[in-house]
Amino acid sequence: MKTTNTYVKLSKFLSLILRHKPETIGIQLDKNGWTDVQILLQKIQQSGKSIDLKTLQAVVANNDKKRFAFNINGSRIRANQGHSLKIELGYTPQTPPDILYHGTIERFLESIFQTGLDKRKRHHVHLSAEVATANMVGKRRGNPVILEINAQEMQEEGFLFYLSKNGVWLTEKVPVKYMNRQ
Ligand code: HQG
Repeated sequence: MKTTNTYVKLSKFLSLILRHKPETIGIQLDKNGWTDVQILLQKIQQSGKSIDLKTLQAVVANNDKKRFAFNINGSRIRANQGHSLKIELGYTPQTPPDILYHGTIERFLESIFQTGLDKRKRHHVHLSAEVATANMVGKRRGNPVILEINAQEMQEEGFLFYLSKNGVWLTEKVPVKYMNRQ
């Protein structure tokens, strides 16, 4: 029986492999971010970590943010969002809630209110429908500050929004005029 801590460690390792650096263990992702489950398991084992299919399934099922997904027959796996690698997730644009939230910290605000929210190293700016989620995202870095994003107005003015399979709202950029500090 693996402990929760082991699952969290494996989840972090999977994020590294499936979002950022598959070459660390010598695997490749296809253009949509998928990779073969058997090869993944084999390569992770070869890298010296203990993992089997059941453990991988438990990491995917119990992951706090549902970061990973299997395809329909379970032969392939990918991360639902958060990539720095250039891949095509294939999400279709959707109508967001009127207001979305972004959690950040005080130190970034001056720059954010100069240039808007940028996607930085990731594919998209990450936004959430719930203040509580934005709060947790901000907390990773320090005292959280919540920005309210006028998503309805952005959409009316032509910005596209995508909803990842695990409920994160994604968009290219948030210009300053659509943001308010809460
Ligand atoms: C900030 C985690 C200065 C932005 C979380 C953020 C989330 C700027 C940081 C997910 C800026 C980027 C994403 C600007 C943006 N000037 N700072 N112009 N524009 N920033 O980690 O949203 O565990 O790439 O405020 O829970 O913090 O990986 O984005 O602080 O859902 O699944 O630059 O990552 O999920 O940081 O977090 P990130 P994020 P996972």
